Amino acid sequence: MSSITLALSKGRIFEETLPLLAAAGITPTDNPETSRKLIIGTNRPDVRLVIVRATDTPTYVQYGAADLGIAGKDVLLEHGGAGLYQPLDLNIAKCRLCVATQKGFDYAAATRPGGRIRVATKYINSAKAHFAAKGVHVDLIKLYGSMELAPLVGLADAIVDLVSSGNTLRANNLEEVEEIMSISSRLVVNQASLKLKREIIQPVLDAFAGAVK
Ligand code: PRT
Ligand code: MG
Repeated sequence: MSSITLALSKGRIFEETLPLLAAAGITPTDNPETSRKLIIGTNRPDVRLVIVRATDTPTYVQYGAADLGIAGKDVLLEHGGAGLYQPLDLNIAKCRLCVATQKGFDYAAATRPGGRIRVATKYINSAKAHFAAKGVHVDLIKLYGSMELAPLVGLADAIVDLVSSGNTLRANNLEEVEEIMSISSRLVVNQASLKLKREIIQPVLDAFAGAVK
């Protein structure tokens, strides 16, 4: 019997995917927040979940180690989307990709056409494209987390990071100076899996589409 594997990350994506899974008649048999298992079964013998780091989801699906996955637009833009079919915006894990600086930094002056700015981010591709479109020279510094620290200790003038409530920026005396794009998570499907396992995958796609708010 054919079966499918869905790649999910712990935390907000897992939580917000549960109602979509329920709409497709899928209930996980373990909670990844409390279990240490990386492969989680479901009530359906033909559907299993694999728990991966959010940034790794597109890679598992690209190589067919998972047939489907759920990943943020931020992550997909950095990955590039090779080998992935992206049929559905799930409208979950919503936030925005922004530029933020310390309060009082003259962002307008730094980003006049021909200007130059030093930016710390884990979103190198998105940041590069954003500043290129503005005609601003950008020196990018790659970080893997806690971007908010960089302007406070003089590592960068600005950061490009995700913002949802704005509490993290406020707590660190930073302010949002420009929105780059709004972000939500998408369903991604391995292109070969969609052809070979259509009879299992298509009803899941249809159920997810019907349940999207
Ligand atoms: O946390 P980890 O390092 O393991 O990986 P991750 O941060 O890539 O994964 P996770 O699970 O935190 O995020 C998964 C996806 O959720 C991201 O790829 C986004 O598409 C989406 N998402 C939605 C967010 C946020 N909202 C969000 N607020 N991802 C991260 N944040 C972070 C942000 O980077 C910042 O540090 O939350 C902080 C800001 O939140 P506020 O509420 O203080 O503004
Ligand atoms: Mg995180």
